[in-house]
Amino acid sequence: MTRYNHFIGGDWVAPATKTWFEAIDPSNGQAFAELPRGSTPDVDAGVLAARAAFPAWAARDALERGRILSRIAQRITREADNLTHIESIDTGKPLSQARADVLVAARYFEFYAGAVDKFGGETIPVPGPFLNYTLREPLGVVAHIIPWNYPLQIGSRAIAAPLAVGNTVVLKPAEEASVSLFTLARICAEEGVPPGVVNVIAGIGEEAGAPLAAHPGINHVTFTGSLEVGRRVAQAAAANVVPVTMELGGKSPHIVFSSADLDRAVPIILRSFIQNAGQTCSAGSRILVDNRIKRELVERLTEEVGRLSIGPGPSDPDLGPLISERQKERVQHYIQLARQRGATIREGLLGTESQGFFVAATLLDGVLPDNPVFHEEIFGPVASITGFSSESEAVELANATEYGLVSAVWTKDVAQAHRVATKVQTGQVFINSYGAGGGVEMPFGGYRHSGYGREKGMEALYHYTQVKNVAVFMDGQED
Ligand code: TXE
Repeated sequence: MTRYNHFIGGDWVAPATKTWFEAIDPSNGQAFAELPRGSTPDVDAGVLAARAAFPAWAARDALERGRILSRIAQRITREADNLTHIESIDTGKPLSQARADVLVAARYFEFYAGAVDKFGGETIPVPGPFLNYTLREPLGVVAHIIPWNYPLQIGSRAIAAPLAVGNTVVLKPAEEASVSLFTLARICAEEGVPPGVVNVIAGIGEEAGAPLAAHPGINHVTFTGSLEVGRRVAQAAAANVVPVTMELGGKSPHIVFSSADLDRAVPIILRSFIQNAGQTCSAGSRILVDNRIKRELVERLTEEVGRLSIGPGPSDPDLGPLISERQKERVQHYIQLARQRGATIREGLLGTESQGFFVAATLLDGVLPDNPVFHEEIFGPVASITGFSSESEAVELANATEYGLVSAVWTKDVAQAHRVATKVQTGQVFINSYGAGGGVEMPFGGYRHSGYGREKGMEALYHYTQVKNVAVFMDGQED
């Protein structure tokens, strides 16, 4: 069994507590690696290393930083088989989905490598004899606390975007899935990232995440995880007046109007709530459908759900296990709750998968807005179905939760598509689709309790820099 250490200042460093905890394979509940149990002294060392590395990294040419990121992208692609295997075992996700994650991870490095030497300030006209312009400066040490659902993807954007514009990074992966981040740290170092520019400190949330969020030596924190912990992270950062980007999940609706092309919609809707066993912040977990076509949509989805294969990630099924026993119990609790409140349950097959943390794909039909499953993030392969009878009712239902991350509008009526897109309160809206490529180029983040700030795309570079205005008084006389 491989034993990992933290990656601090370019070295593999044993945890100060000299204790490690087990990485669990969710398809069988067995330990397969040991992870360092980080605590305050490790976090202090990580932040110190990142602070020391910051001035030299920030001073490098953007072009040079971009070239290093570009080499990392190529290396991730070359090591794709290895990374795919690690990610599939550690998270339980089907092999082909793990491979897609690896390619998206490489794409983040590629995108920011190409973006950074085109990113800069602006000249702003002002009255009088002034030249007025802005500079975009890095923040310093950027902390990231990331979840277990897409470790490599989220870890890659957590490194690529801040590094591109001259910051250094301290990353705390989730205790449930950390292993691929150690490989990523090694790749970064081997492709030319100087010691201290990227630091990875593993551990339990309370023990390693909390001291990182509260550390006076960080200049920004990006948190992706639950609403409850997000609130605590924001409070800790506020004490040091440190800006925060929050990505806190969702309850994203598909709004399916009667003119929708169901041949296109059905497989895409299905994938949106079973991908990664539904453990996706942007999962399309609420299906709102015109009552006139509800029956047809439910029948077609039920048929698809019944055809799904389920099994350990490396066997590349449609559906892998959930990440942990705790998440499995949580999802089962919500299905039970929906049943008690009168929803009709349509389950897919579970097969003989009894060892790991498996839950069959499940449709909850006839869910009313007063049902908790309509509002709360379930984080499993589960979608609720609610009928509507007018466009205004559809919009009202779409906006009736505290979340606002993603939505999809399914219609052949162009005016309706744009009208509804302006009315739904979500950070991304897809028309007759759900996702567009890997999503690397598009700003991503939420309204309301889905968080604030934006990751991905050029937008992230604005978040990882601060703007300085320079006004030059041009007092010289013309000859
Ligand atoms: O998240 P946590 P959990 C949602 C989803 C899921 C629920 C619970 O609904 O069912 O949250 O998941 C670190 N200070 N999402 O409990 O605890 C922790 O170590 C600082 C949606 O796993 O929020 C991990 O690295 N950090 C989400 C990270 O926070 C702390 C993805 C996320 O863990 C901490 C994951 C503390 N006090 C869950 N406590 C999404 N937006 O995609 C924990 N952590």
